Amino acid sequence: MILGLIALGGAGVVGGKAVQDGLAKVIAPVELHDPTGLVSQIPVGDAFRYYTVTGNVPTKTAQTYQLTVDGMVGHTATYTLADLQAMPQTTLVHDFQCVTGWVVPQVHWSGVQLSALLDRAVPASGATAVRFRSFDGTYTESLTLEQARRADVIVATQMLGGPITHDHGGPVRMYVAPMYGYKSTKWLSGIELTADVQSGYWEHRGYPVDAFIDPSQGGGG
Ligand SMILES: Nc1nc2c(c(=O)[nH]1)N[C@H]1C(S)=C(S)[C@@H](COP(=O)(O)O)O[C@H]1N2
Ligand SMILES: [Mo]
Repeated sequence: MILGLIALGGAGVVGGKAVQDGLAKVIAPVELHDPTGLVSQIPVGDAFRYYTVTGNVPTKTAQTYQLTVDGMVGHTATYTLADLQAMPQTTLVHDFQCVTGWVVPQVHWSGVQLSALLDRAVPASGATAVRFRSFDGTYTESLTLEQARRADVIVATQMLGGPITHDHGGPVRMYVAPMYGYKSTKWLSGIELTADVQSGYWEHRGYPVDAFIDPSQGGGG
């Protein structure tokens, strides 16, 4: 695995940006399990790292997957994968950037705008934030309701031109385009409207709650 990574990283350097862009897609399916932290020392350039904070995440299929929207809402709802796929789809193409430094350029994502699910849920007047739960049983993240309503925040069902693989958080994960990768909760199981922003998994461990990659977009949010 490690030799393969070095070879691919080298090809990216030799081939220049066009090849690297292609490589992002080629490399992405490679599963980088990195309990040691050593993988991040290897100059793979634009590869996704495979991240999980838990050991064994259950596998969910189109038949077993469910997304719950609840909390401070007028209408609690449950969506299957087919329900999400039947809604209007939004495609986004952006660099994917982890706060630890790795970037995957111009990744294609598609799915349902979170704002559409929020509209259906009818948030209560006291709700100011959205909390994401993962079926890994541990990971959580939050956005303000204003951030959550941005057009470039989607409940993603597609990534890199196909279904989202299990290791990338499939079948459904968040994609919060303007923010660092840790906001994009993998293995999404719940969207909960809350009275206040609640710190997420990494935020309890020191990451900033405001995760805008470009600070000028943040407006202090
Ligand atoms: N459930 C869950 N979601 C998660 C994470 C995680 O460990 N568990 N890691 C986050 C971080 S820090 C990043 S950079 C991206 C990585 O996505 P990837 O594993 O598809 O590369 O997922 C984010 N979402
Ligand atoms: Mo990350």
